[in-house]
Amino acid sequence: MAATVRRTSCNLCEAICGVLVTVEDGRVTDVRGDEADPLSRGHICPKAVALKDLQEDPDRLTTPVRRTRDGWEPIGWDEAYTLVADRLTAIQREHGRNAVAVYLGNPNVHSLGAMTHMPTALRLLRTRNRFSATSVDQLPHMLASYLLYGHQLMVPVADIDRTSYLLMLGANPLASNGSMMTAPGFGRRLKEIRRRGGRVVVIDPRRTETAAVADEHHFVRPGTDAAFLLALIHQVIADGNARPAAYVDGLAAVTEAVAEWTPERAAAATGIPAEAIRRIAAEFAGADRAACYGRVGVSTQQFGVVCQWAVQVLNIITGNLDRPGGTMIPRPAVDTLRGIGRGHVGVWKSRVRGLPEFGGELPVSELAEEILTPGDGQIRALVTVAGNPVLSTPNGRKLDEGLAGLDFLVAVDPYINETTRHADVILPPTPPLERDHYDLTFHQLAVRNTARWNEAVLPRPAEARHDWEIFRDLGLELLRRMPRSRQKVIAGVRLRLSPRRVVDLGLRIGPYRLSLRKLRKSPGGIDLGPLQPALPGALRTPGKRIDLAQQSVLDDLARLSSASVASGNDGELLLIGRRHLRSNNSWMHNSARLVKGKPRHQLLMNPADLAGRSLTDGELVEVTSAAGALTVEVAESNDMMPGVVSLPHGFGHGLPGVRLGVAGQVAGASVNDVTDDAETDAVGGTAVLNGVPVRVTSARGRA
Ligand SMILES: Nc1nc2c(c(=O)[nH]1)N[C@H]1C(S)=C(S)[C@@H](COP(=O)(O)OP(=O)(O)OC[C@H]3O[C@@H](n4cnc5c(=O)[nH]c(N)nc54)[C@H](O)[C@@H]3O)O[C@H]1N2
Ligand SMILES: Nc1nc2c(c(=O)[nH]1)N[C@H]1C(S)=C(S)[C@@H](COP(=O)(O)OP(=O)(O)OC[C@H]3O[C@@H](n4cnc5c(=O)[nH]c(N)nc54)[C@H](O)[C@@H]3O)O[C@H]1N2
Ligand code: SF4
Ligand SMILES: [Mo]
Repeated sequence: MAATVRRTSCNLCEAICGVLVTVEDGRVTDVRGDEADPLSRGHICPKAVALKDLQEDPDRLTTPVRRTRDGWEPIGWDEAYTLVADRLTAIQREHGRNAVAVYLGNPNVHSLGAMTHMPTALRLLRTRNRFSATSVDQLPHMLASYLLYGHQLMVPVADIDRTSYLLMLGANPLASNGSMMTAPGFGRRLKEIRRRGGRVVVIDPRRTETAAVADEHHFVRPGTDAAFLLALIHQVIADGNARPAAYVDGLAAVTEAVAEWTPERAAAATGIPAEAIRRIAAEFAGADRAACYGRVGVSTQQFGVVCQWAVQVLNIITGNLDRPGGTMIPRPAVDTLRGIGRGHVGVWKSRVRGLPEFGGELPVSELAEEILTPGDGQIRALVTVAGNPVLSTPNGRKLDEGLAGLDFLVAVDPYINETTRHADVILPPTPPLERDHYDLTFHQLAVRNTARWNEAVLPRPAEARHDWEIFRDLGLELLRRMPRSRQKVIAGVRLRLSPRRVVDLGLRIGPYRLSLRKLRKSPGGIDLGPLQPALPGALRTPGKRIDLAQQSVLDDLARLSSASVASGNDGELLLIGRRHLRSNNSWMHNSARLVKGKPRHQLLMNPADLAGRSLTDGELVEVTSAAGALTVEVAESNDMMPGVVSLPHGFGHGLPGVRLGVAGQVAGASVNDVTDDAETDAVGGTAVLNGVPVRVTSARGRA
């Protein structure tokens, strides 16, 4: 049979690269970058080949399975939906609505069908115990956007293709391919900044792959970036360089709040020299187009919200918000902001710790205790969708214990992994190449306005179901058990609309008045041009004004002011995370081609810290924290800031019952066995995953 080349995109990460997939005899024989894609311009990374591996993975489930006394047995879809709906309904009837909880993992935002159908189906459960990967990730970005711009997803992105000064904190796009900023070929775009005579500055406790291609890199003591950012704001104001737009309020309050954050004070906290802070402030304010961007390293830390607020304030007061080369609000062909609510804070609080919800979700750091703490409202059943919280949320061991004791767990997931091994029923959706895709999430965060519809590359086997079909059918099954109501009718209509219809409608009412038919005529995607100024008109705040003086954030500055610097105390080290190009959170280690080569799971440590503990490169060490302990190999690295160690998340696949043939052989421990579920950001409840105090000792002589 002849080979055919199909155009699609890779949706494994936020870069949404256009790819060309060659299919022969129903099998993928080649995956390469699509030069014609107006956003990715041919870029791909090693993970693109994993699209084929996911397709062909013998461990991937294709039909529902049910737990039995001695393993798993396949069951039919209808039987599975009935079973799940019966159990969830019964548990809610007996113990109340909140007894059923939901955890939504990262790949949901990469799946069209999950985006269109999952929220409607799961809203039928009407539980307040909703959790997701947001609170181990981008919650501070969303909260800062909600507070400043009036919508949780109105996140300005750095206009990287036109900027002349990019200041990056806690981001390593050369490994991650960029996040909360869709910019495929990030490395190439960084080079272009420098070729234009611009400057790239990186702040990171590790000299990363990104730092290596920047003009300037500074180590920063983990968890202290807020002090650095406040000092930049302080200095910009002191230099008379603060010139916010006419629709911005609150500069006086900010000036007062940052008064104490002199460069000297910030230098003492962060380890970045005061003269460098002064110079960066002057260069940033003086550049004709500058953008500051902070990502996961400054979100999932003690002062994540202060950091993300400060990043915005810096961009705003230097006049860089909403100007080409500064930070801008994308305008996608389907208006995502319209589909997702603007957000809310503290409408309800968690039962045990009393933390406020944000956008309808509670911090996932609380999930384990909400399961394990007896009493009214205790969680007894859980629905997980595309998530592996045992490996990806703090104190995963405690959660693991909680999951083992649930009355019922249903997972929508293609794998039996560390989390889903506890499931009673697993409902596996089709893999990426078998489904249609339009990116509802990442065009909203992209550095250029483009649109692209992808037809499924391969047909779905008769017995398989798309994620939207799973949520449609499960949703309808739940509806059958509910009393008649208007909401019920609306939900039924929504569930029956196909994703195609939803996208077509969204395109038609969107800002470019496109349609699915028009998009399908350009299978490589269409270019809608560079980002355009949109403020203050696009603001969703009252009076379309930005108020910098957000009380919840200003209140947290007092905590920052009195925060002690933990590192160095009695030989403690500060633990941070990292990512690698050939890995993806916890779930892509089952591709032999992706995980081959040198190991990537070790604890990186500066040679001086090794020597100080009489440790040698390669030996097994024990890492202990307030929350737990783990054992892993240590690797010497001159790229680590002294006093800081780095361990990637998503490893540690050796747990019993996991059915991941290749990943099971991948060495490494789960960093979230030592991160602490008790430590959350005071403003938003995000987990503190970076800057965790740990002790590292030799594991010699221990089994
Ligand atoms: N210590 C530490 N912890 C971290 C981080 C860190 O930097 N440090 N990073 C955090 C971040 S940013 C994130 S986003 C989270 C990720 O945390 P999670 O979202 O909980 O975990 P993933 O590893 O992304 O798990 C993805 C799951 O989805 C399944 N899956 C894959 N594709 C699909 C699909 O199309 N449909 C369905 N239904 N399932 C699918 C996989 O089999 C897997 O079980 O981890 C967080 N945890
Ligand atoms: N290959 C690959 N790509 C991915 C993923 C993956 O697992 N693998 N995951 C995807 C997901 S879910 C996300 S959210 C994105 C994340 O995208 P990025 O934010 O770019 O993620 P990281 O590569 O972890 O970079 C975080 C950086 O923060 C640094 N850091 C840690 N603590 C601190 C601190 O206190 N201060 C400062 N300034 N820096 C600190 C770390 O050293 C690290 O270099 O990546 C996405 N892309
Ligand atoms: S950067 Fe890699 S994983 Fe991300 S979309 Fe592109 S090819 Fe896929
Ligand atoms: Mo993430």
